[in-house]
Amino acid sequence: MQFHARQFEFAFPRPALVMGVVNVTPDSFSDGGKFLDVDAAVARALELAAQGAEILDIGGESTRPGAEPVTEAEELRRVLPVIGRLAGRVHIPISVDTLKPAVARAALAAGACIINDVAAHREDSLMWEIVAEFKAGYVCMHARGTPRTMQGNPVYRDVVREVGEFFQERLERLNASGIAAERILLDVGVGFGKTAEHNLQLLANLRSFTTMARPLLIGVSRKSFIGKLLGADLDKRLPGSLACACLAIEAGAQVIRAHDVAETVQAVRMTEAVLARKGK
Ligand code: 9MG
Repeated sequence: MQFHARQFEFAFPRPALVMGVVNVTPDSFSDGGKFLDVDAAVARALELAAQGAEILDIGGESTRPGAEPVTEAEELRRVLPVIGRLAGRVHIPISVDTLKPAVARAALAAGACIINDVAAHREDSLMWEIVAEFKAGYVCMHARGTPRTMQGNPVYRDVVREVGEFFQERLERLNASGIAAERILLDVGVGFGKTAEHNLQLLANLRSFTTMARPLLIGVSRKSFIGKLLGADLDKRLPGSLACACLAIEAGAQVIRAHDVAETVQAVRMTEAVLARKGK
């Protein structure tokens, strides 16, 4: 299985990719405010790359539950200088986490290679046309609602089946929009319009999505369902995050989105080393 994002190509099976999170927002989910300064965000991104991140995910609009949207101009002001500075310095793909086609276009023009679309349920195809035009990688994430509304009262008859149907339908539409299958990563969207129970069911049944023949990306890092389940504050969720990441690797995930890159790389490599000896 291949994943292509502009000049970058990854062939699986290979060690899972850890995608390091760089939030350039004053109100972000778990490291809010720390990296709003361009120098600090660039330094953080370089630090994550040195720790073993193989993708950097830059975000200028918070997607934490309840977050208010920001204007296009403000989002561009936050992310473009960071992408511009990083593009000349790192040799790993830069992903941009955005809902806005105009931000995606400007980010790709500045050197980003992947669009992390947490609104892949969109009806408007403009985002996909831009991704196709740049031959960028695309994260197709399942969500219900918007960050502001998504945790209202999410109801599914069968969350695993419904997310699977969403992937099937989106893969067809993405293909029709000119995005080749090898440019797509699938993501069940832990915490995006889902209760803690839904998140657990998706993680427990992650292997069922490997039939889609696309790499699976999982983001569990520091998420609130871990806090809810274990009574852990934001800064105490690393063990829970690593447990979920290792289980996701065992279930066949290829990309782990994480804030704590060094720790995640170590946990993932250890899991892979054990799995490689299964049945020996
Ligand atoms: C931006 N963002 C926050 N959580 C995420 C997740 O789980 N997946 C992806 N693709 N992006 C996320």
